Amino acid sequence: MKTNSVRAKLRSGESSVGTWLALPDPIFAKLMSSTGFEWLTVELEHSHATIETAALCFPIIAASDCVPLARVPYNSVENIKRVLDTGAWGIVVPMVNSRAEAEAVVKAARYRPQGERSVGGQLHAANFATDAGTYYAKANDEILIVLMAEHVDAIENIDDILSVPGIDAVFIGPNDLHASMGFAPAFDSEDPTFNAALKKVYTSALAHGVAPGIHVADAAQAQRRLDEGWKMIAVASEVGFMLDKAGEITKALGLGGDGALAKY
Ligand code: 3PY
Ligand code: MG
Repeated sequence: MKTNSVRAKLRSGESSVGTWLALPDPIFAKLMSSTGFEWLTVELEHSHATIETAALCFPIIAASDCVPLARVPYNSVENIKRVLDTGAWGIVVPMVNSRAEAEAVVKAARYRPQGERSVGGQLHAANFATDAGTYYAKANDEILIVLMAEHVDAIENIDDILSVPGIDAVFIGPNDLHASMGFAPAFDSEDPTFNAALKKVYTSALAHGVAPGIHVADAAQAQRRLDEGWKMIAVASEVGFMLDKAGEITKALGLGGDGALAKY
């Protein structure tokens, strides 16, 4: 069975950098798999991706020595089960704001005895290049569980959330976090409340042996977060890169437009 290199790195205290796939297309998955990012998160929360397109992307990413993750649309048993059973190597779960919600994620994503994940499917084992029996025996050691902290309630409850056994990483959604504080969405800001929240999550993550992560807009922000000790960094998305470059070119040529659409 293949090893989930991103989970292994995060567990040994190393950092890992990836990006988001917001365009549901296996060809983009193939092309982005060879850009050097260590993992690609197939976006099912804010995109028009379906479980079918996601299931086509996971094996392509896995076969390219990259790690396929999926951001589920919402924290539910069916969402988590379907992306894992169709071959994602890990889940990113948005808006986990309480201990009960964190426990529900672990219950849905880990087989017994750690959880109650339902047993079935073929693509999960195929994507780890193994047989079903081996997958069922070893999946709990390979599946990466990432909870998003992106609401003031999550910040309030962060120690309760991160002390739930079985969580690998906590990932800040800076846009939603700003929004929940009543500010304009942004990847970063000088706001003291936002920065205090990041510090609280980072400290709690280290105390509970969970890797702290955050979504950033560009390479400079990624480097700054790595220097600060954040371990799981997502840089924008493939569509963000495309729009950025298009905006740069049209601006330089005086054609209007500035690529100001969202970066993930
Ligand atoms: C946010 O910034 O809210 C996100 O969800 C980024 O992944
Ligand atoms: Mg968000």
